[in-house]
Amino acid sequence: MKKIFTKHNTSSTVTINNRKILPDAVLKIDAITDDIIRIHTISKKNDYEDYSFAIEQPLENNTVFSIKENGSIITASTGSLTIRIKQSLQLDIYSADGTLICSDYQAYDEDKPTLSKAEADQLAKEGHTVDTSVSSFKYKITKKIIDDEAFYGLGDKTGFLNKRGYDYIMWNSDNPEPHVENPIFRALYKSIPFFIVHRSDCVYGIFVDNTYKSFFDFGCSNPESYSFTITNGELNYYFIYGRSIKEVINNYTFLTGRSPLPQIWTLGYHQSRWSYSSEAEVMEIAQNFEKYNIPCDAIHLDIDYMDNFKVFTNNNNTFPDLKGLSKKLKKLGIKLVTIIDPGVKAEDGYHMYDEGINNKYFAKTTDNMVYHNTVWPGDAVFPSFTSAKVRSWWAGKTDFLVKYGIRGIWNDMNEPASFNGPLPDDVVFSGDNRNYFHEEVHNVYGHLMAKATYKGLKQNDGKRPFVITRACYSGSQKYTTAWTGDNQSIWSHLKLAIPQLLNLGMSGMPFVGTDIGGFGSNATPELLSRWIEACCFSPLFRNHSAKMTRRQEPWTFDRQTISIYRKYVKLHYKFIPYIYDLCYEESLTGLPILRPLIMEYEDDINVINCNDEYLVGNSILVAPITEQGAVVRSVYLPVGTWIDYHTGHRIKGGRYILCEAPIDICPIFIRGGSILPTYPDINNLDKKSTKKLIIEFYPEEQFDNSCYYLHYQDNGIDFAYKNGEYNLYKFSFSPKRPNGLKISMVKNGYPATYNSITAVIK
Ligand code: MIG
Repeated sequence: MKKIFTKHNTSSTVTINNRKILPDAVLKIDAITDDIIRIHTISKKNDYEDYSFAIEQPLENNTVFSIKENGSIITASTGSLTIRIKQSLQLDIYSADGTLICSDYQAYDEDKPTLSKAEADQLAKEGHTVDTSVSSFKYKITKKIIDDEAFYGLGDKTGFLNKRGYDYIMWNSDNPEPHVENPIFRALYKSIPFFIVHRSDCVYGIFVDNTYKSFFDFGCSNPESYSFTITNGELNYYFIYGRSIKEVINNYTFLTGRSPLPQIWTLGYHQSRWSYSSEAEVMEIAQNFEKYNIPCDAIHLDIDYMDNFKVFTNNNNTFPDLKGLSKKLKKLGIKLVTIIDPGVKAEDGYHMYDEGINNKYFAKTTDNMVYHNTVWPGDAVFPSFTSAKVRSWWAGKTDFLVKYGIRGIWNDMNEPASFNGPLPDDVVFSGDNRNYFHEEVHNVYGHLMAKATYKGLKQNDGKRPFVITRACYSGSQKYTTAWTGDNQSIWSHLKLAIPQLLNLGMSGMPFVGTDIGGFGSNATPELLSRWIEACCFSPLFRNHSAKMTRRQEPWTFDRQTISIYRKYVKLHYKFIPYIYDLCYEESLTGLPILRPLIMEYEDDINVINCNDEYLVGNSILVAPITEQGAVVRSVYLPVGTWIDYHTGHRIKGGRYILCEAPIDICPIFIRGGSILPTYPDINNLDKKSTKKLIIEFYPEEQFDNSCYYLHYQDNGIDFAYKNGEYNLYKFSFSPKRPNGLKISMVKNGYPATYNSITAVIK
């Protein structure tokens, strides 16, 4: 018998050759850590280069497999996992205690197209959108759905927290249609091919690090299995184990990186509009925040501040003096953030175009002509962000904005989007060692643009870069924050915002937000009120709206709406020290700021599908109203004592309660035993306002055990903290002295400490 199943083993890699199943490739299984296993192919024909856009540090294989062979089955074990590799190349993965965690599934007929060509043509004639793109693929991995498994993650796809029963596409898309829960185009702006599988006896994650278009099906076409399908490139996925959802996220961000600490002001309130169209208008907006006593830290300038939408220019009629404007705003404590698109106007004499052409920085067609498409500036060309040289060039250009005092860059249209649909698959982007076709790098274009922008702000400004992006990939959290793109001022999008933000957080992106009030269509006073309430702890806290919609600044609404808006913006500012502490925790662990209840209460089956509540860290539970007209809602409180933030009532959890929520109330509950650092009433996050701290303590009904909390403080601006310039305070309360706050310093490296720290017992 001809031997078709051969293997070559080193201590941390099992290499398998099965010419029948993989005629042109070998399968490699690498032990990355005890909890992380990489499963990938290496094609024989291709000049294979093992690389990742998401994982940038070398993965040292310090972990060794212990390998056994039993007939045709190879067993490879790490300290926490055992992988049984069958001759069919199917894998069964067990935990150390022998639980079968994950098992490849023998697909039967699910690859048959559900529609015949004739049927598809007929449907298309009637005007239906028929998506047949999954019909050809390179690798498809199908795994068994075991018991009550729930699926989380995948970035900000539409739909619900738990993705079971749905299918999605990874292909960064600027789809102008309103995002609905289960669209025919199951893609949005971002591709984060990471998901978490959770069931009562175990949890794990899978990160499919392949940048081509890919498909994810969580029991949609077959309720017994889930699958991921890639259309080109190598099969390359990581099995990520953990003893909890938190450990899985921790392991995933060990691979793809964590968000560094932000400048503290970026956690404040941002006001945006497409577009504020003159310096006078911007000043008026800034003054209105003062007039209406609503805190604000940033105003965003959308595309009209540019000269004919040419990036890294300003319009000399409407914004002749950006530097002067940012100076004037600085006096009011407000910073400017400007939008930048990737498309460069094709116009001779325009420096970006000329330099890019001369240096061959733009994408090309297969016959070596510069590729053109239409975006905001009209005829435009696209930088090859795949090349380090091009990224450095772009990074250098950010100096134009930095020298005008611009404090953050908002990257848009970087899917890349065009006015003529997606770019053709074969547009060529040059890289450092080779060229890439668009189909390979489409999903990382926004990621690489963010990386260039981060580099630019870091080198030109020296502060912690503030970048916002619409499109991204796994690992973008190292460079940028993100917003969820063009939502609408409709109730279903307010509802959608919660699972979107939570799934982004579980996908390694902690610093995220939605356009508060909705981007497209007209916000009603009630919707705006409920939106500012629902998102009052959103790390990226920005109101933005589109041209042709009613104005959305709070003072363009009635008095009641203004006062609700003020109340929740102030609430956000009050808790910024807590949110910043969560940023610190995140920078070390990858754990998100906004968390689904399942992350903190994994054994509670009531929270598996909880779409309409969230936790901020582990201490604050928010249960917003997202229904038009509703003034009461049911709230699930997990086990423990919860303190109603508005009334101070102590409520026993582990049950549903009915909570009254008139228009100015967003139900918020504090977990008994929480200690929360807060600011007094402030109007922005300049240095002076962050000098006082008020510690709120919410004891349990029975205060029997001491409680403590670690609080992080640094200058909130630059990288001095990396040299140890930060403080870590330990705040504690003990039942012996129930009213006495004890403060100790765990780390004392930042000299400009608080002027006062006081305590309030709730
Ligand atoms: O084609 O710059 O998502 O936030 O206001 C529209 C104008 C382009 C899309 C962004 C939106 C922004 C708008 N942009």
